[in-house]
Amino acid sequence: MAEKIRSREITPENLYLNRRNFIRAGVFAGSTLATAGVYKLINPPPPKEVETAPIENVVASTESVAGDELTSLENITNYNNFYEFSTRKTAVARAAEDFVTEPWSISVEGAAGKPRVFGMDEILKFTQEERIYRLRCVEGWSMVIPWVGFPLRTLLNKVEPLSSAKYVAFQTFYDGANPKVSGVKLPQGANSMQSSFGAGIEFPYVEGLRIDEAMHPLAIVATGLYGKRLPNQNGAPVRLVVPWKYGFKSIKSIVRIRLTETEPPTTWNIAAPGEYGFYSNVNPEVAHPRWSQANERRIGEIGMRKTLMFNGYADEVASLYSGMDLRKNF
Ligand SMILES: Nc1nc2c(c(=O)[nH]1)N[C@H]1C(S)=C(S)[C@@H](COP(=O)(O)O)O[C@H]1N2
Ligand SMILES: [Mo]
Repeated sequence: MAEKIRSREITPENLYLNRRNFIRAGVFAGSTLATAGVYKLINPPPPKEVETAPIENVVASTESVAGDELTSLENITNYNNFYEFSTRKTAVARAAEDFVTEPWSISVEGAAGKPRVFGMDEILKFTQEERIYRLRCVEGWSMVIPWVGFPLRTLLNKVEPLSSAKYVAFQTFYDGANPKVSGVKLPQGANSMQSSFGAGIEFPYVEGLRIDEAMHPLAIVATGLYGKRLPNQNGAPVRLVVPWKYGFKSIKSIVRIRLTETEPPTTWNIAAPGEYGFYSNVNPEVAHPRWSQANERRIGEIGMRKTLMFNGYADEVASLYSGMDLRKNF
């Protein structure tokens, strides 16, 4: 479970994320180059530690990820993509510190017989399961995360989707103003949210799935990780996790879910349509226009691993795409 050994935030980032390299750097510094710069390098401020409430009655995981060790809590909570707060992965934890996520509710609406708003208390009453999944970021790194959550379809079925519902659209919290510029006190307390301009993507962050993808049992709504409520930096208090797709599909801090008849817009596709498609299934054979997707760096490990088709979930999900050209529908 959680790592006992503490690594430290050092530059460059990949050293911080790799204890063995860290030790090597330390030995090197001690023996030959104990300069002030190297001293700083090996004695930086510690990473942020998180303490969130435990989640009661979690149904034990029946799944594991064969041959894969869990990524440490420290790495999962200090190496994040959450552009609303920072575009620097090791800075997100601190930038999101003041993000107040209580009270919180999700509106589930659109093409549904019984659209309505769900409070967090209700969301936490769904049977919570542990799900150990690989997370593969489109940037070429990966982790193994023990999520706590429940199938997305459990929530969707509550509102009774109409047969006209062909897609599901998701939206992250958004307050419409950057308080650093406007001085506006944000309703959700996201005082450190940066502007769209600073992030380089449009806010609110939006994502989408086809209805059959959304109803797939592997697609979950996560409320926690390592047995406790989600830390802010990981998308508190509720996020999506779709393990066979690149990490950016797993949208954080959701406030709205909408059943739609047409394919909804998605943030990274809006930003760079030639680079990020609607589907974004993990596929080692389809390169990103600027880099290969054949391999990945598992955070905390030395060296690279081969990226697996559908991130290793092909047996479960490949049939969703039978007959589809995965190069065209990237
Ligand atoms: N709202 C929102 N959701 C988001 C992102 C983001 O910037 N904003 N980043 C995505 C990306 S690129 C990845 S890889 C994962 C990272 O999740 P983690 O920080 O919990 O590992 O969150 C995804 N969800
Ligand atoms: Mo990502």
